[in-house]
Amino acid sequence: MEKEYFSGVEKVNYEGPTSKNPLAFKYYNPEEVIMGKTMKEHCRFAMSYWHTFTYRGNDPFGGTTIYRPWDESEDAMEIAIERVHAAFEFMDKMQIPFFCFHDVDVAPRGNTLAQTNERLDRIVAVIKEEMERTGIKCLWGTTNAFGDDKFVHGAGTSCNATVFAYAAAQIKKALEITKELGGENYVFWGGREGYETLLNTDTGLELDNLARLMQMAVDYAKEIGFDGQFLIEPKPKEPTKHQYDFDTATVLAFLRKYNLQDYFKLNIEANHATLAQHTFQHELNQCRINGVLGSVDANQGDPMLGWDTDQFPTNVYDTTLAMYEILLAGGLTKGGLNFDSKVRRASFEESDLFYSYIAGMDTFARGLKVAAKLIEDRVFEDFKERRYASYSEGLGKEIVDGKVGFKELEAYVLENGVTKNTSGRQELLESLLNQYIMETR
Ligand code: XLS
Ligand code: CA
Ligand code: CA
Repeated sequence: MEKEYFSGVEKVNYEGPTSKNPLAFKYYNPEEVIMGKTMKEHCRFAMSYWHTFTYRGNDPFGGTTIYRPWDESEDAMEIAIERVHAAFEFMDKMQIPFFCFHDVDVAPRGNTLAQTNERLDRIVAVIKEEMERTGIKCLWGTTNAFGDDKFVHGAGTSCNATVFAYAAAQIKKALEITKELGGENYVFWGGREGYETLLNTDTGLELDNLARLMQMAVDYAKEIGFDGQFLIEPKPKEPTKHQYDFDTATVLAFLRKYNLQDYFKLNIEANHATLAQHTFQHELNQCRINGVLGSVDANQGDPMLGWDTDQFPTNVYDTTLAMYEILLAGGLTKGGLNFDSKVRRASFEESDLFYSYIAGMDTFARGLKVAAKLIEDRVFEDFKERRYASYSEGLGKEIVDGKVGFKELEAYVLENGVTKNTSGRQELLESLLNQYIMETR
C-alpha cells in the first residue's frame, strides 16, 4: 500500500443541495441522467496535473506558499513518483475520470534530451500502473515548449532553427507518451508563439514555420498510429504581447490557410476567451458553428484583473451558457472539461484542493442541468425561429437558396418596400434565463 496523502478525506460523494458537508457534491451527481446521458458522461471532468500538483503559489511578487507532503524528498525523480501516487489518490477520491498533463509536469527536465526522455519513460510506467489500478484515463497530453530559457524567442516560431528542432523532438516524445497512456487528444497551446515587437519579427516566416511544425506532428502521429484528436488552444496574449493563436476566428483562418483544418479542433479556455474580450460562450459558439469544438479548459478570470488568473469556475451564468453551447454542439465527444484552474496562493492547504474542485464540478453540473432544461423547453430556439422566420419563406428563402441577386432584390424593394422590424427582447430573454437558473430543479 502506497502512502496515503489525503487521509482526512474519504471518497467525495453526491449528497444533494441541502447538504452542509463541505466534502460532498451538492449538484454533481455522476449517475443522474440528463438528456439521455449521465452527468459523468456529459462532463468528462479532468484534472490539470500542473496547477493541481506542481503549482507552489509563486507569483511575480512572491515565492512559494504551498508546501506539499509529496514534494519533500531531496531527489527530483522521487518527488515525481510520489506526485503520481498523490495525484491518482486525489482523482480517485474526487471521482475525476481524466487527467491532462505537460511532459515537464510529470518528470523533471534532465540535462540532455536523452536524460529527459529516459525520465519520462520511468514516470510513464508508474502512471500506467496507477491508471490500471484506478481506471482513470488520459484526456490529453501536451508539451511545455515555453518555460525553458531556450524558448526565449518561441519554439515553432523561434528565429533559431535549432530551437525549432528541439521543439520538434520534444513534441515527438510527448506524442509517443500520450499514445502510450491512451490519451484521447493532444493539445498545442502556443506558449511563446507570438511577438513582443514587429521591429524584429518576421511574422510571415514565423507563421509558416508554426504550420510546418504542426504538419510534422500530423505526419508523425499517422506514422506511429496515434489516433487522438489534435487541438489548438487559442489565447490572445500572455506571455507574449500578441499570441498568434489569438482566438477561435484567428485559429480557423490559420488552419484553413495552411490546409490543416481536417486535423485540428479547438480547446477553448474560459479565461483566454475573456482575455480576448470575448465571452466564454462566444468562443464555444464560434467553435460550434464551425464544427471544431474539441475540448474545454474550465476556469474563469477576474473581471477586475486583466490577466490569466486561472480561477476555479464558480459563475453559474457562465457555466450555464457554456453547457448550452456544448449540448447544442452535440456534447464533448472526445473532449472534456479540464480544470485548468489553480487554487489562490493563500489557499495553500491540501483540503483547498478538494473544496476548489468540488466548487468547479458543482458549478458545471448545475450549468448542465439548467442548459438542458433551456434546450428541452426551446426557450431561445423558439424565439430565434420566430426572429428569423422571414428567411424560411418568400423572399428570404430565395436569398438563402441563392436564387436572387442585387437586381432582383432592388426590384423587390422598389415594389414592396421594407416590413416593420420587431423588438429583439433582450431583457425579457435575460430574465427568462435568470428564472431557469434559479428555478430549475
Ligand atoms: C496557459 C495555458 C496552458 C495550456 C496547456 O495559459 O492555459 O496551461 O492549457 O499548455
Ligand atoms: Ca489552458
Ligand atoms: Ca490559462
